[in-house]
Amino acid sequence: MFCNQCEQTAKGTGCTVAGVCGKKPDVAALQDLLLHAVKGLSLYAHAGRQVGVVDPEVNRFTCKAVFSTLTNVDFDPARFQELINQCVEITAQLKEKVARAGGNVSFADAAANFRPATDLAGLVKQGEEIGLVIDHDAETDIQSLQQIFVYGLKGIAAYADHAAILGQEDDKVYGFLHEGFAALTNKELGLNEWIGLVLKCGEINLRTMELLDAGNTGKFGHPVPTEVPLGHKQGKCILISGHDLQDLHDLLKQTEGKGIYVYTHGEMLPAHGYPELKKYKHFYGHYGTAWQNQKKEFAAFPGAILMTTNCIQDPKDYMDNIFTTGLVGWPGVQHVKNGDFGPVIERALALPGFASDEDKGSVMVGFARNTVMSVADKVIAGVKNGDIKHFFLVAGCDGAKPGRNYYSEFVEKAPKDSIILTLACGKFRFFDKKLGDIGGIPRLLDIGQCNDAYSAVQIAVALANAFECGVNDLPLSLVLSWYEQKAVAILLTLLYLGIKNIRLGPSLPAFITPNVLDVLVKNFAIKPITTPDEDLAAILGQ
Ligand code: FSO
Ligand code: SF4
Repeated sequence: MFCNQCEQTAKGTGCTVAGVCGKKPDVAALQDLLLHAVKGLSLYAHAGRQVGVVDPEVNRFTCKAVFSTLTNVDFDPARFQELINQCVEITAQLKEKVARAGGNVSFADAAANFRPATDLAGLVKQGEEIGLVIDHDAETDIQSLQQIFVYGLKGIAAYADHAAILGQEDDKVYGFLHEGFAALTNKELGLNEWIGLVLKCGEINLRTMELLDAGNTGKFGHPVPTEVPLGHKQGKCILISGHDLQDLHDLLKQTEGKGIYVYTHGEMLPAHGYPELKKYKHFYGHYGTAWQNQKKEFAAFPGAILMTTNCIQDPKDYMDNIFTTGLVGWPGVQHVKNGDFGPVIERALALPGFASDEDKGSVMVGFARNTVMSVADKVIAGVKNGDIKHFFLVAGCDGAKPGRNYYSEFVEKAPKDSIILTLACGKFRFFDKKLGDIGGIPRLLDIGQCNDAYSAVQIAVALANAFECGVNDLPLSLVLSWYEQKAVAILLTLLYLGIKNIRLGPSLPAFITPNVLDVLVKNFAIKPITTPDEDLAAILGQ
């Protein structure tokens, strides 16, 4: 196997024996094969669009298949076998439709003519032969750009799937996914064309995140500042993790009146701020921290656990208590259909629950764009009178590496006249720190999940408009941590928006060659994090 798509990749270069994430070589091969099949499907879907053939099933399937290959989503070989076979079936149907409409259906690329092996072992062998879904004959810098591109497409597919679940779709997004995967078969594209496609990925991701924002706020309302208890109540309990608010909503409805408290874990924390979710009395509090601590935290949870999206880890110590839904999978873990949470509830009722109440303090959530913009006058006045000197967006993913202490230290050391905006699971390094306020504005503002990066962009744009300057001229610095491919897509969006001087850590992606890094540094002044002291001094000009 060879996989280098996430930040924790082995030796900083690539996982070759098994994934540091727990991915086995057979699943790695099946994921490669699925993307190969998606490339084939995309060739026909892209050709179909030229002659007016747009197929909703193909669109939705593409997102689901690609999202399944993201880090920490699906570890179950059987599910990939199903997806690969489904992909080939859908491709054959689409090919016929496109041919009937007079579109091009003669492609020389192997992906367009892919025939899957009939058994799992055969599929694994095919996947091993194919490897990464890039052009292995291209020069290394082009391969590097293709990898950035594919990982960006994976992020888009994930956000598009989330948005579609909430009823928000735009064919521009699906069209780009198909155009993008089809482009990987084009050997004529040079460095500049690939750089263009990579930036286009950022543009399309922005639109995708806008759709997701509309989906979440349209269905569940705009988040409002909300205090979330970190302790628990005596009684039966369910812990829900991942990012899917629709699943949480369905779970809350189905557990109502059953004497079960629902707790959030990881990226679900910001859900407490949504009016249509917080109205449920049994939606009590937050339990635990970020995804990489789940083995310890889940093992100690006295109720049932539901994983709605990434990041899942090996659940061997609590196999009977954990359930997956949607695209998440782990061999041997009971998988329930979205919205069909009966088995989860049954398990929660059979487990002891918390024996007594415990107060562990609280945190505040709900500072998404609407809330922040509603106090824009105060914020602007604070900046003008010098009470607020700087804004830091300390955002992104968490992970197991010790280097991630940088982010907690950075927040602790940030001067008292600065405001920290945060989003995604990286916040668990500092989410419970009491940083005080500046003239009634909390110094630590939780914008939401990584899925809410659109909100952060909107806040930055609104501030720039208020001060009649560009985002790069604001007293705002972005200090980001990345882990998986949604973060790659967000980073590409920030580059597409022309945002400069981003500090990125804890380490730079393994799939970026020195030449490509050079382009990023020259055009966007992107820099690796150093130490909190050094970076703070450089940012604040001390
Ligand atoms: Fe974290 Fe995992 Fe939200 Fe990622 S839970 S690491 S970028 O999947 O999605 O921030
Ligand atoms: Fe390795 Fe990350 Fe790939 Fe898992 S997702 S195999 S840890 S590079």
